[in-house]
Amino acid sequence: MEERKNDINWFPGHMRKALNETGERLKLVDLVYETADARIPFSSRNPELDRIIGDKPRIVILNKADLADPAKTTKWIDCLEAHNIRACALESTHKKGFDRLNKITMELMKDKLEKAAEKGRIGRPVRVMVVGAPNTGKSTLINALAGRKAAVTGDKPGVTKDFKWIMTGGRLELMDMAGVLWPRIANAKSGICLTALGSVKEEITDIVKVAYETLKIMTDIYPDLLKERYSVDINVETGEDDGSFQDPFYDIFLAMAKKRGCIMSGGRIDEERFARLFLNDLREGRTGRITLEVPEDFKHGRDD
Ligand SMILES: Nc1nc2c(ncn2[C@@H]2O[C@H](COP(=O)(O)OP(=O)(O)OP(=O)(O)O)[C@@H](O)[C@H]2O)c(=O)[nH]1
Ligand SMILES: [Mg+2]
Repeated sequence: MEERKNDINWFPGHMRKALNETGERLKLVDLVYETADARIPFSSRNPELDRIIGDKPRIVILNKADLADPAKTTKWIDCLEAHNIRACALESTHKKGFDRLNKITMELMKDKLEKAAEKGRIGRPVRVMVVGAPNTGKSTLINALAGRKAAVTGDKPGVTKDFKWIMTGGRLELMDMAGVLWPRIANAKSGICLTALGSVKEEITDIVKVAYETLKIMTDIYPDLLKERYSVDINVETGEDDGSFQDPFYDIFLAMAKKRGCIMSGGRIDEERFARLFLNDLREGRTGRITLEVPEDFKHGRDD
């Protein structure tokens, strides 16, 4: 496989601005909903955002749970809660999981609301800022809570560009924020996962490299799903030890592309076309329900 450039600009200027504004606007809210992608609960949580949110009450929401491996989602929720981080799984597009979210919200707000009631402010609104990596479903979540299409959503990162208050008609007042990444994603696997699942703009990435690296991860965790979807043998043996370089993953990549008819005139494999097809299958759940990370992998904390 060709050597391709590796330097993705994760952190355009507007994200620095949005991160700075997050710190200032935190003063205006009671609570933070931090969305992460349930398929990559580690990689889609922003360490800079984590630092900025600090001690402000928060709920980590593993969104898109309908696309994730349910047993692993439960593991992640248990792990977060064991670390004293309130967490719940959500399927914003299907409006599932909201009872638990509302319950935790009210638990976290109980003291504040009781104090307000003592001072005569009964039914005081609860103000929530919704933050998280791009494309993790912040605006979709807000629309589900508001019961109307109040925020713009889209299946690409960077849809929400500026903050916006949205009233739900009930007790919640929600602040939609632009999705933010962080300047230095040191963990290469995190970078790949974030890109594969749509948090990084496709235009600035090497799509073939991302698809190839994601295929490697999938081969390790979900070989059967690949076998089933693409009707190929997943054989990662490197063959004879004769010193020649062999790349079984690239062979699998090519075999899958061929099966899918991604062939150019002259018989060459159309790597880019297959890369897009492969990643779209994955993002939209056609390959199956997947979670690319488990808590055990991160026992020693993050390295970015
Ligand atoms: N399958 C599934 N898709 C979801 C879910 N929540 C959101 N989506 C989809 O994910 C995409 C991104 O949703 P948005 O709400 O625009 O995400 P966002 O976090 O506001 O994105 P930015 O504003 O770009 O940061 C859309 O295509 C949504 O339909 C979910 O729970 N399940
Ligand atoms: Mg948005």
